[in-house]
Amino acid sequence: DPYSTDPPRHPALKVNSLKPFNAESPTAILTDSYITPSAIFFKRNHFPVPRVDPKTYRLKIEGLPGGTVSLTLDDLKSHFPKHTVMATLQCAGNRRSEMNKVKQVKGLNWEIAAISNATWSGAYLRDVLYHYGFGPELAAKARHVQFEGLDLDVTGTAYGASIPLNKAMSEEGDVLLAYEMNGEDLPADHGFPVRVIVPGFVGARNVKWLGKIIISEEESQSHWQQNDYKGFSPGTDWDTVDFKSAPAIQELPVQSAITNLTDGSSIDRDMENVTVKGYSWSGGGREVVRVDVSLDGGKTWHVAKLQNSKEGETSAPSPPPGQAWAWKLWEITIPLPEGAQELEVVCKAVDSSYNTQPESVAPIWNLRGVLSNAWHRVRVKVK
Ligand code: MTE
Ligand code: MO
Repeated sequence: DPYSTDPPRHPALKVNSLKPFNAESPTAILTDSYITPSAIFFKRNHFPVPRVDPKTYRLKIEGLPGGTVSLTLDDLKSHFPKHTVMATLQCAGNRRSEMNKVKQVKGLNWEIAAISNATWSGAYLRDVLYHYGFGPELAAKARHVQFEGLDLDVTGTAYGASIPLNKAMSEEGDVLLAYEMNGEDLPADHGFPVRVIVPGFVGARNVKWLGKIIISEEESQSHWQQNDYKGFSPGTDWDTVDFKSAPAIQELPVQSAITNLTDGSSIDRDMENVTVKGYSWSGGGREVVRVDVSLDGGKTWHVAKLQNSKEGETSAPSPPPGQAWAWKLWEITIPLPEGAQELEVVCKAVDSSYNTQPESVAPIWNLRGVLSNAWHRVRVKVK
C-alpha cells in the first residue's frame, strides 16, 4: 500500500477521501480561531505523502543563467532572510457540493471548509532567484515559474503547477519558499520540508514537497495546469469542453460562508436574537470590505462585524492595497423576526474592488465544480 507511510491525522477532520487523503476542517470550529491550527487545516493530496529526509533534501532550480542550482534545506534557512506571511489557502473546489445539487460535476464533494488560514515562514522566492543570478535578460524572456512536487502518480509524473513570473518576482507578491507553518516545521501533510506559498492564488499552485523550480517561457505542462482547475460556461459539457480555450485559475473570486448554522437545524423560538458567524476572503490580495447577512433569503440585509486579527487582539490595520492575503472572520447578532417559522440565512461578501458573490449557483455551474462562490444559504427552522 503506497499510502502506508502517510502521517496520522486529527480525528475531527471531515474526511472526503482516504487514499489519497482529502479532508476539510470541522465546520463548527473552523472559525473559532483566526489562525487555523495545523492539525485541523484542510488537507488536499493527490497522491501518497512523500516522506522526505531533510538531510538529503535538495531543491533544484532550472532556467537560471548559470545553469541548474541545487540548494539544501540549510542553505534556504541560513542564506536568506526569514519572512512570515499570513495567508488563507482555498481549494478551487471549495463548496463544490452546492454545484452537485444543480447537476452532477466531477471532483471531491467539498462542502464549505476546503479553506483555512495560517502563518507561513520561509525565504521569499524572489530573494532566492535574484541571489542565483536572475536578471533583466531573463526577465525579458521568461514568463512563468513552474513548480514540481516530490509526490508522484503511478506513472512517475510529479504534481506540478506554475504561476506568472511577475507574481513570483513582485515585491508585493510575497511568494514564499515556506519551511514553517504556524511557527513550526511544516507538517508532512502540508509539504515538509518546503512548499511554495503563493498568497492570493488558488490552493493548487501552492505546491507542497517542492522538489524543483523551473523558470520558463511556457506554463507548466502538467495535467493540473492544462486540463484541470479551469472555469467553463454552464453550457459546456464533457463532450464539448476544450481545456485550451480557458486560462488556468490563479486568483480566486470573492467568497464567504456561514459556519455556525447548518441546513435543516433548528433554533429555539424563545431566543431574542440569532447570531450568525462565518468566514470571508477574496483572491489576488483584495481585501473583504463588507459582509452582508440576511435572515429572509435576501429581502432585508444587515452588515456583519469583521475580524482580521487573532482572538483577543484589537483589530489589525488594513494591509497595503492588493496584499490582503488572510481571510476575515465575521459575526452578527440579529433580533429574531417575530412569528418566523423558518429562516433562510444568507451571507455575501464584497471585496475592495466591489466584486461581490453571485446570487445563485446555476449560472456559475461548471463541469469541474470549481469557483463555487454563490451567496451561501442555510435554512433553519424556528421551533
Ligand atoms: N502540492 C503537491 N505536491 N501535491 C498536491 O497534491 N495539492 C494542491 C496544493 N499543492 C497538492 C499540492 C491543492 S489542489 C491544494 S488545494 C493545496 O495544495 C492544499 O494544501 P493543504 O493540503 O496544505 O491544505
Ligand atoms: Mo485544490
